[in-house]
Amino acid sequence: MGKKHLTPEQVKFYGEKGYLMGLPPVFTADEVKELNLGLEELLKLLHKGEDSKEIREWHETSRFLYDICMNEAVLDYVESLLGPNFFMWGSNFFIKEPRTNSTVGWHQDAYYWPLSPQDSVTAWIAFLDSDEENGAMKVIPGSHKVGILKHQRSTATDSVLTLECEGGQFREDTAVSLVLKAGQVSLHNDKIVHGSPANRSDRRRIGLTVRYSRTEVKCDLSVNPYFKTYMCRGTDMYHHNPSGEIPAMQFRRLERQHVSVEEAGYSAEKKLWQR
Ligand SMILES: O=C(O)CCC(=O)C(=O)O
Repeated sequence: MGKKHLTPEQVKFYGEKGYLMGLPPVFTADEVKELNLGLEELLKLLHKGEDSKEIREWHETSRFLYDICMNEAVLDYVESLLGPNFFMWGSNFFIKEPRTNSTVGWHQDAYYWPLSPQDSVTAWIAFLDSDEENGAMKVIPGSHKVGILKHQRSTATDSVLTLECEGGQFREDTAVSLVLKAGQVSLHNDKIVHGSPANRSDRRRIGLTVRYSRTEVKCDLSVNPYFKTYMCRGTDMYHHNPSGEIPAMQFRRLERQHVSVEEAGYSAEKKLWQR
């Protein structure tokens, strides 16, 4: 057992509420500096017209990101929630520049992902302090227990996502902000309703989300043929999904179209509902 395993109380809290914060930092102040310097290298690889949202699944090509996703302390936390056999399969940045309007609309990650069973954990790694002023992520505690809610296209909002929960299905006034210091990590369940407001401060807000699932989780490759897994702990007795290769280069971009239910469109959404 690694030294950063969660306590039984923390595991219980996560089961009941669907999220966890207030954990001891995973990265030291010096490591946080390295994280932010590395991010600058990744940003240099964006093509003209692209923004940081494009840095998605680049752990497949950048050893810098792969190593963050495979950080032993983060894996210890995740192991406490998922058990001994799990893989990592996704990563992307949510960056909000100072005094900008973009938000993340209320949504459930599980709605977007063609995975079954639905029980993935996201680690939200704070590269900089994240608080109510600069648009910290918010969750609706316990909402992971109500099943998958109806989503609609986010046409009338500043959300960076294209789908968001239809109104009236949960109580926004129960939302909790996941306030983190740089180097800390929060954890959330794939069915918890979450989102984030605009950054009204003079500070940037930077989070890297990393997605982990148990080995029994299977991706529908007809929706996302690029899905690749990286074993974190234990063994994979199911062999449901293709595995990725550990990247050789420290900083290299991924050249491909992304595909999830969101990009695959209506037929993929319908298929998800039929599962
Ligand atoms: O960083 C945020 O504000 C939102 C993150 C998010 O939506 C996610 O982890 O799926």
